[in-house]
Amino acid sequence: MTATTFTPRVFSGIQPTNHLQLGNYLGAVKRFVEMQNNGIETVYCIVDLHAITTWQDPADLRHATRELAAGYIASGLDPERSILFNQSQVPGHAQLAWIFNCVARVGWMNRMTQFKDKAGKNAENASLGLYAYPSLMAADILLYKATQVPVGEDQKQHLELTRDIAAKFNHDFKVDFFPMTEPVIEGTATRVMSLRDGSKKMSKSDPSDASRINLTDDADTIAQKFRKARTDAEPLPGTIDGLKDRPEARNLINIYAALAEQPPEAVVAEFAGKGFGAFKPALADLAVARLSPIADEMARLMADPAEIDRILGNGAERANAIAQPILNDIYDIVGMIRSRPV
Ligand code: AQP
Repeated sequence: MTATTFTPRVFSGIQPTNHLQLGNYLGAVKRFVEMQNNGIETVYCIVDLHAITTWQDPADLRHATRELAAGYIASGLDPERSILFNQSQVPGHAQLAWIFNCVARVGWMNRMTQFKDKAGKNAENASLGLYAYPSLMAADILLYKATQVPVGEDQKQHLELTRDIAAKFNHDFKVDFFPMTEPVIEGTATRVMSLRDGSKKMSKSDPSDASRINLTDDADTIAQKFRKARTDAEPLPGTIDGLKDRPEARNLINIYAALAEQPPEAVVAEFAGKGFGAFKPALADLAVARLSPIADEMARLMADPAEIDRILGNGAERANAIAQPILNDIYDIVGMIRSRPV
């Protein structure tokens, strides 16, 4: 039997919780835009069904969904060239997630480190949705038979689970239906760390706002957050090796490199021997130069929420046109009768 060839297709998504932070931008959105420009079909989602795995105020959720759409577009995502939509407008995501809940094993879910991190000590009280989150994520990806998924490093385990689900489905139903999706985890900013703790990733939901740069922060706030970022007292080294046991310094160098689109080696060479007193203002200036135009454009787009909703609705129509025939095939494979006139 010859292996099926799958049409290349990129899918990824971000949760509309709080504000987009620098890690989301460098690890995800900026790379979504680069992939959009590579000539492959790109499908980008605002995963509002994932967001509600922890409590969201409905008005805040609507606002965060529109703000994330504005963030995507302001960063260069073109809703004509890419498909941009919010997940809940395409019902196939939730429908396929149920099927995958019946394919995935409880033991697989028990190994997911993100659930342990997010549920914390109070796992008994976490929502069932938070526990099943990776199954919905697999559905997001495989509903489009996506072959590539650009993500930050923290999502690697969920991508491995997606492949496990695809392989088990293919095996159980004796089909070669789902592709083995490849995670695309590339660049110098695959894991941007907190500005307050070099051992923790930067996150939208960290209780400390000083731990992250939000895309909505103004220039003064950005400069102040970098000035206060935790570092050691040593000057910057002359080589990358010199950053080995200095997680905070390494993080700031990697952020600079990603924003400047330079290899970290070049940044280290430029600032070798300099103290943070010189490096932090240069980093803040670079961040403001790169991020302020995005923040300004986001504010402009947010002034017209009806237009954002129109873009999302249009994207959902296009996404559904890809998803529905795939979902129909899945229902046929699984043995569901589809006799309702359409
Ligand atoms: N610190 C990071 N460095 C690099 N990439 C990151 N991503 C998140 N944080 C970093 C990438 O951003 C994409 C969207 O993430 P998400 O919103 O779906 O959930 P998350 O990974 O849990 O991101 P946050 O910011 O930590 O959100 P909250 O706090 O709401 O859970 C993913 O590709 C992720 O890898």
